Amino acid sequence: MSLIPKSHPRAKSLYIREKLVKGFDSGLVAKEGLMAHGRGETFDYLLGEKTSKHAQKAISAAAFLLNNSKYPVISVNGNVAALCPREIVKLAKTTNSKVEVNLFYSNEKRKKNIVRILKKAGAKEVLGINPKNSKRISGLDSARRIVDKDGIYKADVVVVPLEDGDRTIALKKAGKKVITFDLNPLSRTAKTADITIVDNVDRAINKLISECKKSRLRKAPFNNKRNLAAVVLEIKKNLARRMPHA
Ligand code: PTJ
Repeated sequence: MSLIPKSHPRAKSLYIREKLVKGFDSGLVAKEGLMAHGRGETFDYLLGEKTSKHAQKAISAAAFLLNNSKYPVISVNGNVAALCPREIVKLAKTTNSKVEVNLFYSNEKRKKNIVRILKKAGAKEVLGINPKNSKRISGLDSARRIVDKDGIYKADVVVVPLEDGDRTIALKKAGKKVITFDLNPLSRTAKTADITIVDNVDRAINKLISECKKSRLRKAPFNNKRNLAAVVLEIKKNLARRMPHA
């Protein structure tokens, strides 16, 4: 039961934090995932804890790319499994994407727990757990280099929420289009991906699902670097607005 009063000015952020703690206690989230979340919270605070118009623009571009891809795959790690398993399954169904568990801090037990939570959320198939299907993507030392031959290995578009920079670079080198959710507009992932949604995945994923459901999406011009620069400016404005007057 939540001890956070609804009237707390930042209740939503604290509810999201609770999901991570619960996810850690139930063996989904790595210890490091709690720290990664804290880093995200900082940026979320600076972004005003809302979806900016720049994030919305990236969401529209991502929906267009997903709806026009041949073999989209959604990569799931511990944090994402704790935050939004039902939404991951919904997004996969809406866009006809495969779902693959792929961890930075590899751990078989945690993988199994993540598969269980995704199946409970309605996933029919979860890739990334059959060693016979393992393939390596080159140029990568972390556990994330092992991918499923019917999943990320084969994908033309990969959705990688909360990704590490090295793998985004490796996925790009392997010729994939990369969509990410990353609250830090300055991270290597944010700068390397084709489309970076600088927003909390917990908040933005439903917006992406709604956008993907639109039957007639138009291709609008989208430049990721320019969009990231606009987000940084937005943070700068927010900082100036929040600064106490001496
Ligand atoms: O479950 P595993 O083993 O695959 O590990 C997952 C983590 C997230 C621990 C691992 O990938 C990691 O260490 O990630 P990083 O390098 O810390 O990057 C996480 C990025 O996601 C940072 O830039 C954070 O600002 C950002 N972030 C954190 N929480 C959120 C977020 N972005 C969007 N939504 C969030 N809720």
